[in-house]
Amino acid sequence: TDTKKKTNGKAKPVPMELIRVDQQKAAAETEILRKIAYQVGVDAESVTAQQAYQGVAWTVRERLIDAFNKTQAYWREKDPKFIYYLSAEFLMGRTLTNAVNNLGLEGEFGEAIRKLGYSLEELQSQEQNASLGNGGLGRLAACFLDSIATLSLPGWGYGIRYRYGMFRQGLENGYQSESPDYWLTNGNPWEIPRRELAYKIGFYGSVQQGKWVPDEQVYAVAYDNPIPGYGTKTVGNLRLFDCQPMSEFKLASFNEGKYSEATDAKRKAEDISAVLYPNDATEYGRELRLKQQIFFVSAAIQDTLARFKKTHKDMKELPSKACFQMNDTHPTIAVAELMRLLIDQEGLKWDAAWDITTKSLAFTNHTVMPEALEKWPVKVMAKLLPRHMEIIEKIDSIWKDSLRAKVTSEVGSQPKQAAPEKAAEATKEAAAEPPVDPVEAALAKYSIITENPWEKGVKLVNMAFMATIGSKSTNGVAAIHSEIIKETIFKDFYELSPEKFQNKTNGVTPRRWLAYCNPGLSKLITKTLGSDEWISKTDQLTGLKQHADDKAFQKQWRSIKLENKQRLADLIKSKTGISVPTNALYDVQIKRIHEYKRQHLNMFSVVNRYLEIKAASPEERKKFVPRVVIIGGKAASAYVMAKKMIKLVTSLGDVINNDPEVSDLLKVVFIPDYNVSLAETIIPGAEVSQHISTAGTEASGTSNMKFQMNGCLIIGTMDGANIEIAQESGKENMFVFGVDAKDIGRLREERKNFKVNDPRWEKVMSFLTGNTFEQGLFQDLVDNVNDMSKANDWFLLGNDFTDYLRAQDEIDVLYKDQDAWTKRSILYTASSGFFSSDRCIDQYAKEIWDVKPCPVPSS
Ligand code: T68
Repeated sequence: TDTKKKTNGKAKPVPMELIRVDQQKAAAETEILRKIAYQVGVDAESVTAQQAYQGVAWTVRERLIDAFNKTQAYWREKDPKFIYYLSAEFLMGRTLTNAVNNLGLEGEFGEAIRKLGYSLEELQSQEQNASLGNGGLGRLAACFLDSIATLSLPGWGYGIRYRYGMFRQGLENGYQSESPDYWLTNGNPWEIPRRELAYKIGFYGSVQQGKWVPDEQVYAVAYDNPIPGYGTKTVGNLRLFDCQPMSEFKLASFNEGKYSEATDAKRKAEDISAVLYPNDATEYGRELRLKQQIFFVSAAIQDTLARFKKTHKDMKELPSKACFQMNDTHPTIAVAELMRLLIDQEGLKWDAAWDITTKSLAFTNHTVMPEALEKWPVKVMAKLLPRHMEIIEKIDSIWKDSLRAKVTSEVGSQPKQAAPEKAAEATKEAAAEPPVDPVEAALAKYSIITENPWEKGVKLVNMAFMATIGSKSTNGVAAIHSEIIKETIFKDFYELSPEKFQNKTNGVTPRRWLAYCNPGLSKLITKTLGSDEWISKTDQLTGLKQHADDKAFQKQWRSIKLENKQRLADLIKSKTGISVPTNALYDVQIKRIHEYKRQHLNMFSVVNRYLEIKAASPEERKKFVPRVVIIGGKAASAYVMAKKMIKLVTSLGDVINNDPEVSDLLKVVFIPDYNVSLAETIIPGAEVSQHISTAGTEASGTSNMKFQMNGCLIIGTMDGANIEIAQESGKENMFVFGVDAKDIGRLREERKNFKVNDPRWEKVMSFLTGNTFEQGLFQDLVDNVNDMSKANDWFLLGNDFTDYLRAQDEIDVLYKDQDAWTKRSILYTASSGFFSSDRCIDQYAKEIWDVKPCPVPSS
């Protein structure tokens, strides 16, 4: 208390000798034993795997925090420009192995763990996955954090500390079941609670004298998650916010016997950071989701401004010190929130605030699916965030004013030739409705606030438009996707300011997705290239090319694959009870279940294969290449057709896996509860992987890159990053099939009258609607792609079916020549260097963020 008085409550420097606590000198082993004794509270003589994990994790945590503190202090001193990655999702998976390896502790800790009677892998399996994301978008954010730290870029992630992550998927009678993912049951050694760091977040209320007076307020409490870079002393940060009530407990209500009322506020607040929306495509428009968005975005910006203001007086310097990257539309309320904070709290004028905002924000788009581009009803926005709605209206009106002259001249130059019947209609309607100004009508396509096409009179805030208008750059996530957004959803904006649009082809971290998940291959690569530099300089992988024809090398490559297949077979056995032979070709499709990703097309080919095996004589059967088809992925809980697709996989598995005639020639496996750590075992064991979305629908895909790195061949459409993977690995080395993205519009029109001219298609359809399955079970699924009077095969399975089977046949042919197959596998890994997230982040840093490395010095 004495020191507190003297220093006015500010922290007083502590002598260095005290900081150098004994864990730095003591061997890891002693430290782990201390943790087991005093933190876990058990006798080290007989620890369970979970207790040993806790002891090790809490020890590694201290090493991590040492480096973290040094990094953050160094950055405070140097005051470099920061990147703040705003994302509603971070799919981190498990931390232990990654932390041990990135910190270079594997020797010291590996030994200590062995003395406890465990392996690092065993202890790692005790850790709960941090599944704070739905799929690709969330995992991308996690890979980006790894690369930001590895490149020593000053940068933090900002998001929500969901108490329940992505739901756990089970199977009940072959259907997906969902249960909550309470990932914090055993505590979380990887986070640092910052209870003193709490920001007020408001909701509802009204605007009085230009300022917002919210009706409801909560606290956003920070939790830091240190992110170790690889081969650097830099440890970055993921700051997640937990929502807490302003007051815990109403004693008065409690004393009156109103027990539930006493904790009402607490419950309501806690709801905000309770669950991740299990939703990867459809927008429910729930108020709670918008609450979550403003909650973490406001906290992140307040936090950044508070730090900025400690060393800077002039807000105009903000863009030279901070860049906020908005990961999809979920954080885009940042445009209005930064404006509000600058104007209402910092006292800036509109124009100055707008200048700062548009120079500090950048936006990434991850989809062209209209249903995933968020549009909030004006009514909801105005009720929950009245001041933001005002700001959005003003942004929209100023924006349209700036375009009015241009639009007026365009409209004026167009011949006015309303069709006679339309003109007549117009006069009839004129009595009821005010006349439409042609300039205003033409401006509508640029407007942030738009009319809901499905509900007359209902106005919506188009978040993607606001993001593009309010930021310095808009980027897509693969070359084709960045082109498509310029031609479709952002066409009019692209024409106005083409320089704002960029491409940043996604990447994945080679640490988690090759070096650590595939230690066998990783060792061989290091031995062959003479060093492990490839782990951060993936271009060096091209050095493997010269060994692709070397038979002895191929043999080693294959034997590693076989070990990885055995691990995958063991996993399948433990998760599903199904035994799969290791001499079969392992064929994998793991990703969210969605009609556009076409797991059902995969299943159609499985049915075809099954029918062909059944029709073959015992002699002919010997010619089939045995296959294990593995599917994993979750369906959004409200997505009925995706759930039916899971049922299709499990039902086919039941029939095929139990058919003695087919025996080991074909197995179909659905691995439930697909997540990051399962992917770490599945990907190294896969031999071919499927990326078969309808061309033009998958923005990028990132698992395709992970498979390529691990030397797994790809069957895919010319979609997303498949196109660039084909460029790097050679199109002839990929099993490419299907229609072209540029033809999709026309083909969808033609599909109505297009008959699939392939007898195998009919056979597959009849099999699925025949008496093998419960009457009518797959009728809707089949009708969707086959009955043009009911549906329109929107994802063009009918168009791609025949070509897909051709590509499948090519796979079998090549697999029979194991040397040729292995050669291709080596070439895939050798040409995967471009898809490192290090390359991707380096491009973001240079071309969008203008953030430079600020590495912590070695000593
Ligand atoms: C994915 N998007 C893209 N969205 O589908 C994928 N959406 O092609 C791309 O590789 C990846 O992003 C990274 O760029 C998603 O994963 C979602 O998960 C999502 C979640 C909520 C709402 C909308």
